[in-house]
Amino acid sequence: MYGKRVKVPRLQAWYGDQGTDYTYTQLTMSPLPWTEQLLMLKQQVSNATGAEFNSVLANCYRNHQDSVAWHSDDEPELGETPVIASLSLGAERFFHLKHKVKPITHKFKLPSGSLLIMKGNTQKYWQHAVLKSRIHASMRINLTFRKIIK
Ligand SMILES: O=C(O)CCC(=O)C(=O)O
Ligand SMILES: [Mn+2]
Repeated sequence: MYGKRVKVPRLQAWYGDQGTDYTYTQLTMSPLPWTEQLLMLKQQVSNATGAEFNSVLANCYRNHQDSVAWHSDDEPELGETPVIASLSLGAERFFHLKHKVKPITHKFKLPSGSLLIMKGNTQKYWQHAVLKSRIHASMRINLTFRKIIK
């Protein structure tokens, strides 16, 4: 996933404007057309962040065993310093960050309704993950709004 071989045991769907294809591990995802609800959320997220988005990766973590492994969202399609706005809905999960060079890690909960913004050099210097948990978690939906520029 995202240009690297990482395990993604979760359900995911790619929505966006026409032409916002997204390639990872030699797989190109063509966008599904926007739904009314996703377009409304995109507008609200744009208002809150002052950034423009033309696509969203919708992720469903069915329970605590679904996860996304360590990665950076650093595909060329997103440009050098992408703004990624990540809206969490449903079960709380931990979001993990680790620096690529320095021994620095961060871990914090993403409550339902929270909006996490990754921008600047975040993808260049940091990796992030939502790891499997031993503690039971019910379903969580995560919408990561992105801007495909190439
Ligand atoms: O579920 C999350 O909070 C993060 C998802 C993520 O990093 C991704 O889809 O690239
Ligand atoms: Mn990511």
